[in-house]
Amino acid sequence: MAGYLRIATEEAFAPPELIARYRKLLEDGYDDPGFRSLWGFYSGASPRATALAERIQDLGERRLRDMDDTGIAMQILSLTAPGVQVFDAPEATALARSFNDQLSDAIRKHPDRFSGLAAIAPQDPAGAAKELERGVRQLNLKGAIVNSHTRGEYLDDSKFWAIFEAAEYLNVPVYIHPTTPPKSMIGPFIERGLDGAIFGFAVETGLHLLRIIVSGVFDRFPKLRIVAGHLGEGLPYWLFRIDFMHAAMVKANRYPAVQKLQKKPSEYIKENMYVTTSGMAWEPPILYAQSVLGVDRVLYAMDYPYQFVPEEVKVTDHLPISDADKKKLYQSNAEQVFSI
Ligand code: 1DF
Ligand code: MN
Repeated sequence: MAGYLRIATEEAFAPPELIARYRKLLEDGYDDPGFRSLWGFYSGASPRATALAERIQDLGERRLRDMDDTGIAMQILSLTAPGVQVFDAPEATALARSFNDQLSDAIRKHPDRFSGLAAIAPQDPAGAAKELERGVRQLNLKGAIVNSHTRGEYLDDSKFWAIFEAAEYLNVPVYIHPTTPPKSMIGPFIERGLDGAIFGFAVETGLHLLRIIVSGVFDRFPKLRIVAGHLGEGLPYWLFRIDFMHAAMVKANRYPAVQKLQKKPSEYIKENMYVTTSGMAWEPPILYAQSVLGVDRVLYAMDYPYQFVPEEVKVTDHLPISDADKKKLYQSNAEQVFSI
């Protein structure tokens, strides 16, 4: 026995209904080049897309078999990117409810193998807050998933703050998962095929996280906890420079929108954020993230089924860290952050 359970914290599912609605958006000419790039590919017929389509729609035996084969005790499931954030508000809100119900049914069937996060529609912030509350209180979901920007808008806009208020009040985290950059920024990425998980996701989501930090969201909601995948979408590497430049900009009063915060930007990253290892099964940056954020702040994730590579689990198993720290990484941090 390994001495720990492997809890994977960024694991995607997509009901057939979601994929059908994505296809419809594509057919109707939905004007978001990032969405078209991502779901144009994954709704296609390539070997990667067809293998993914089978796995991502399953919330039963197929998925459990893959988990058994790779030693994953539990998946924390979330609706795949971009979730319901591409639909008009009423449709998005109704779909979020339905998909959360489906997720909670699967969790009720396999409570020791599945847990999950609530999909929400930030297009309707009050409705999103309500759905998060329903998800947590009635469906036993463990937080919210937001797939970065919503039609080009970011959660630091105070019109979305009902969502943060609800998450803080309910004491659940918000997982800010990537999506492709919005139309206004995707041009130079897509020209070279860099809009997706290879790099564009991290640029877009890192930007989103930083916008939340410098806008003062954590001063307003000091107990708010945000989880980011992909080892923090690059931010841990930047802590020194972000702190230095932020202080310099505040001192010079260079931008009206950049005002003094109660803490340094890096302190919010260390005290209000958690990062997961999704897609980053590589020893140097995992150890680095643990060293700058602390071993209590880094959680394991596989990013199933997008990055279902059994050998990657061995990388995490063989990290040169103590057994106690490995248990935190794989199990206890997730139990604590997601109240499992
Ligand atoms: C991909 C990667 C797609 C991740 C995802 O959701 C996703 C991909 C659409 O490889 O295209 O969640 N990921 O988190 O790295
Ligand atoms: Mn993912």
